[in-house]
Amino acid sequence: MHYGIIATWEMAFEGIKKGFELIEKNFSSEQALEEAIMDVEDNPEFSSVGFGGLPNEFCEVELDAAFMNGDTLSIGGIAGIKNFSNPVSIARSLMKNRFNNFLVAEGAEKYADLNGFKRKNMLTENAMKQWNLRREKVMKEGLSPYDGHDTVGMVALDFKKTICCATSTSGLFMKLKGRVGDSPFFGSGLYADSDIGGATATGLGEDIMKGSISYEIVRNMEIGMSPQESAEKAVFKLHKKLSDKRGKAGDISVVCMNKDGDFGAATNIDDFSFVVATDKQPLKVFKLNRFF
Ligand code: SD4
Repeated sequence: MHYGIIATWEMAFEGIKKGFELIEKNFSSEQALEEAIMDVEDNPEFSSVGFGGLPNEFCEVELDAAFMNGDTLSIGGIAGIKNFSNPVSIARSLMKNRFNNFLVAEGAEKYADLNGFKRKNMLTENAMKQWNLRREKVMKEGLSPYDGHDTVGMVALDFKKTICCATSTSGLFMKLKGRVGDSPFFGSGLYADSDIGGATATGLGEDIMKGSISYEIVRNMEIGMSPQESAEKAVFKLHKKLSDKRGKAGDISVVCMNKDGDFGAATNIDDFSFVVATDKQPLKVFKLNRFF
């Protein structure tokens, strides 16, 4: 019996530790993922997810999150939500609906209010300071406003062989109000099918969406590739396609796990990190560079 959990970025270390302990205690991958991602969302030190997330052009923290259960292919997603502490929990809750699985902005907030989720001001002093500094630089030095993107995405496999995945992000720093990246989009930011495996992505949403990369990775695994090969093939293919057609490719990093608890990761940048714990791989942070 194999089981495990994997996440994008080192910031997920404590979350993955908690999530893995839950899976070992026979909790579901859904519960483990929610707890693990909440741990990242609640930490004000992480400037790209949840509390402390970097704000949009108007200094508002707009958050995106999604959840997918690979047994039933249930999906739940929210985008552009403000003033709620744990977007991942709201996304998970939306999975139980037959319809209305994906809500945005005021609609998502209304749903969260009606379903008992806690309101919280998600803008920290530090995030506001960063925003002011960046705005000054953008105006004085002509820097691109976009910066700081480290979405947390996770895939987990439990004792019942259920694979789930989830994401949570504040998106791109200084994004336009209403801008949504890949993270809450099924197929792009995440995808899970318990018969095969799950995958999740982080990086420049505008480019990740051009390749529906999480779905691509799961399909690669379906036709017999290992998770590592699936991840590398998908990142290389999208990177090349974007470079050929558009002259350049944005940041693309992915992690994945198959139904046997084997995992893979790939990136086209030089400092991607991920965290994994499985019955075969003790809890560990891996640092990864572009492989091609
Ligand atoms: C987005 N993909 O909103 C997210 C940002 C991100 O690592 O993942 N950063 O485009």
